[in-house]
This record gives sequence, structure tokens and C-alpha cells, in this order.
Amino acid sequence: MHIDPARDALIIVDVQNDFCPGGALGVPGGDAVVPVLNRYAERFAAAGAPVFASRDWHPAKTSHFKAYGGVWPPHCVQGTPGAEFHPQLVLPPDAAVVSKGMDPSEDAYSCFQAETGDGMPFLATLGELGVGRVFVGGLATDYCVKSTVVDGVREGFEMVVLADAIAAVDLTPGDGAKALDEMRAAGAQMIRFEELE
Ligand code: VGL
Ligand code: ZN
Repeated sequence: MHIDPARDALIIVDVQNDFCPGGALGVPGGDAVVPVLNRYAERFAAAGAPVFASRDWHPAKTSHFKAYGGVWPPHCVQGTPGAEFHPQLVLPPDAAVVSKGMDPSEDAYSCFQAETGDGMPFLATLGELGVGRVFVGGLATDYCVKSTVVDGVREGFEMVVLADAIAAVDLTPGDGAKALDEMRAAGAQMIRFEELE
């Protein structure tokens, strides 16, 4: 597959300490995606295609957390070490960080609910850049990756899942595999790094 900088973008989803082993919501194999994502990011940057990194960026009190009616332990609380990107993640210098989950009444699993530092919605940012196809890797397969991919298809984008750079929470065993099926059924493509030209 050929990267077209005029219409392709990469988004690296939520590669934060809390989603890696040892973190508050550690995803099995969450850190194993880091070196692979670094290669993708390098390739997209070299091609001149935009690279985004999303972060889960919650207030301390949110209905997303168990204590306030949600399903999750506290994680990725704004300004905490758990909310930092994994220390080995290497983002291109002009990568844009988008944040989501700040609203205390929303789960906001999808990057299409994220915004840039100056408050521009992710969708509008893609529109401004003329992006038509979005490559998605990161954490977690069964939550933020899946929601982003399904929303992207719904918004009219071609969505491509980096099958070798994702990992699942698997709250119920099989959730990750089910998410892959759902993304395929929605019309997303799957690729591996070797398939990039
Ligand atoms: C996520 C669970 C809770 C994710 C975020 O990034 O996939 N999962 N919050
Ligand atoms: Zn979260």
C-alpha cells in the first residue's frame, strides 16, 4: 500500500502509560505496539503525511470511572504520569496531539470526539488537511481503536487498521477478535507494516 501525503493520515491512539503493562488499565501487550508504531510514524513523516497522536485525558471525577457509575478504574487523569505517552513512543516533531474524554459525562472512546490543543475538532482538522484515508493503530483494539475506525467509516473516510500495532483490553476474552470482525464488517481494511511501500 502506497502512502499518499495529499490524502492519508496516521493516528496513533492512546499509547499512554496507564494502558501499558503496569499501568492503571494495562492492556496485555500494550507496550509491544510501541516500536511498530514508531516505524509507521517514521514512514508517514518521511512521506510528508500528517501524524496525529490521541490521548485519553480525563478529569479525576468522570462517569467513565467505576466510582462515578462507569466501568473503569481511574486512568489517564490529566497531568498524571499515567496519562503521559509511553516513554519509548517517538512522534515526528510536527505530530499533532489530540485529546478526548475531558467531558465528565462522556466515555469518548472515539478520536472523532477528540480536539487539538486549540480546540479544533479532529474531524475539522482532517477536513482542513484534505484527508480522505486514515490509518489507525494503538490502544485499545476493543475500545478507542474500534470506535475511531467505525466512526471514521461513518464520516466517509477510508479507514485502515494497523493489524500489527494494536492490542486489546479483552475485558471479556474474545473482545479484541470481535472488534476486528466489527471493523472489517464496517468496511475497514487491515494492513501490516510489510505491506506499506
Ligand atoms: C480506552 C478504556 C477506557 C481506550 C479508554 O483508549 O481504548 N479504553 N478508556
Ligand atoms: Zn478512558
